[in-house]
Amino acid sequence: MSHAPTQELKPVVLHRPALPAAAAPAATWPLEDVLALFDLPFTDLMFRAQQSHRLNFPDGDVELATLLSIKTGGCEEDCGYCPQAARYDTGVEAKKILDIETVLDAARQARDNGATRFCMGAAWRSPKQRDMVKVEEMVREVKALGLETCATLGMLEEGQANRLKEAGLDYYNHNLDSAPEFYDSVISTRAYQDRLDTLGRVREAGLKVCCGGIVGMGETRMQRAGLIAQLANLNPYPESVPVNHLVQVEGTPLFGMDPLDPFEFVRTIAVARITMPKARVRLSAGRRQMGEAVQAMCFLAGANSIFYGDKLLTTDNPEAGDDRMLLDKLGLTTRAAMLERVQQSACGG
Ligand code: SAM
Ligand code: DTB
Ligand code: SF4
Repeated sequence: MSHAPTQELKPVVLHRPALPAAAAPAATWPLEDVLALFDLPFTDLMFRAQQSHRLNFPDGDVELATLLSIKTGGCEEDCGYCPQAARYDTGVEAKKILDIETVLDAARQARDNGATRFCMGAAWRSPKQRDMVKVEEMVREVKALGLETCATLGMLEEGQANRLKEAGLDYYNHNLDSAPEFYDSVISTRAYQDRLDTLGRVREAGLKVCCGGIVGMGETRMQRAGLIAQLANLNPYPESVPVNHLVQVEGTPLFGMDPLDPFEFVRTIAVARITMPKARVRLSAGRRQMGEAVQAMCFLAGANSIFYGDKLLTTDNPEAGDDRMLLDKLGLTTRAAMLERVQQSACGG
């Protein structure tokens, strides 16, 4: 699919209060400026997000990332949204770490279905030494299948990030989850600073950072802006930004929360796109509850990645076939199709 050439995009004068110019990668985003974006009239915000998206992603493809829970349940942490925390009665059973063949079968299937990234998630506070050996083997073998690799294993000690990098890991996912001011009402077993420290170690090791958060946990708009400001002010900002909508799971403390206005979710995506213009912004958990029209608005707002496959970690995601139909309906192309086209034209085909 071809988009209008980016050079034809004219700067647009909005008759609104002055806003910061389009962000350069090193720019910092004061909270007031992020909040000013959230406060824009919806159509103005969407327009700015579209401008940023098309300038920075002229191909307009959507990345498909498949998740696999390599170690499910029984987690010692108390994250108030999470069905895998042992202390909440959610019906998620604690399982052992998967064996390598199970992981590779899932990765091959993901690749054959068109995913380009494979993300392995574990319900750990942090990985133990014996876990690291197994995860390193998974990373090496999944990478050898030609997939981009991502892992989310909790907090990393010094040295662990380096080992993952040496094994061939491309991305490490570790979310800030919320604004610092809201964080303590959701999680008490690890501090915001612990998360920032892990992100620092991930960067130091030369891994790419996948870092985002969850909205719909009862936070205010100011706190949603606070989350985005934290992410956008990481230097550099993350290469991948998963924006999760809370999936409410019975038994967790956040079950029964008043639902978030879907436009606020779309706004969060748009503000992430504007403030982190070159990041892959992933429309992450919560798509099943969202419906096609809200998802389409998220793509318009600049989302260009989704979790693809019938399951997230423990909860349901849309069926892969339904996702393919939705992308087709919207005329969106996938990263895999895009890369194939580039390869064919390089071979003169
Ligand atoms: N245990 C590791 C950790 O917490 O870093 C990795 C796995 S954890 C499940 C990864 C992320 O999933 C969390 O940081 C959170 O952002 C997201 N998540 C967990 N439960 C969720 C839910 N019910 N709805 C939306 N996102 C959720
Ligand atoms: C992320 O930001 N979202 C994914 C992934 N990173 C690991 C996890 C979503 C989990 C949703 C709840 C579940 O399925 O257990
Ligand atoms: Fe454990 Fe991660 Fe769930 Fe928190 S989000 S309870 S650390 S699996």
